Amino acid sequence: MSSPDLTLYTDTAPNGVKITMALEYLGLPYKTVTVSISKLEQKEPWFLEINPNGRIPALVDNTGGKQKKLMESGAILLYLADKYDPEYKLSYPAGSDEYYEVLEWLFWQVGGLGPMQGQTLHFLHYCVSKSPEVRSYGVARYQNETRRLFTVLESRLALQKSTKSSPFLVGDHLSVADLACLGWVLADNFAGIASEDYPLLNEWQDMVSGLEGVKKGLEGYGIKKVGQDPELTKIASEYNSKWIKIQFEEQLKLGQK
Ligand SMILES: N[C@@H](CCC(=O)N[C@@H](CS)C(=O)NCC(=O)O)C(=O)O
Repeated sequence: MSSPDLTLYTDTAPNGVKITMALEYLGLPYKTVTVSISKLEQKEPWFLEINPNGRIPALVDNTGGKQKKLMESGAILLYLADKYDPEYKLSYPAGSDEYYEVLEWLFWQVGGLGPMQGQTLHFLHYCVSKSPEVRSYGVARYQNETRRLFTVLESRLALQKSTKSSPFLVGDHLSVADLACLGWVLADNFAGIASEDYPLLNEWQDMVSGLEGVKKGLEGYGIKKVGQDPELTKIASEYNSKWIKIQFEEQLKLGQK
């Protein structure tokens, strides 16, 4: 088999680190191209050629001279597992119970936890509206839903512990399901959620973050520290608010066309 020729298009963000963690854990060589979200590079034509959805991450695999472009973090994780994880370091054999459980938690994360927590961050830190009612309604709606989803994760870890003596979301070892959730769970404090309210999840985030490969994949992803420090939270809020406001206004214009 020819050696992997992978290029990851990403920025420092919860959906991007999923892929660096997976690549590092699998020990795969890869190149990184930074797509600066704050400069709105994810909306530039060259990047839309790679990911028509205009969001990070995206992966291009040129292995063996045949090109495959991928968007959506969940699809990228499954692709890496299918193509580059013959020893099931981050996955389980197709058709096994655990294989389908990984799919369940992966879809749960990309369809639920990510979008809901993303909206929590939006209303908490980046709300463009000047109306306090708009902001507090948004925070209440999305933060409560994110807390509910954290409770679902906490219960899953309790079940795994009692039935399988496993500290992982699926089966007896780390999987792409854990990696999909980790970047978001590390942003708990930044979303105004206390880690201590979810003791198993709290232990899980420390344990998974410390695993070799995962640790390397998380380098530069400082969201935990940011969420724990009010001054850093303020800086991150102000920084992101700028590009989010520009994007919001551009979307309004497009909507009016
Ligand atoms: N469902 C997508 C979501 C990707 C996503 O929202 N990425 C964020 C960074 S975490 C992004 O690119 N934001 C820039 C924007 O909203 O324009 C996935 O899982 O890949």
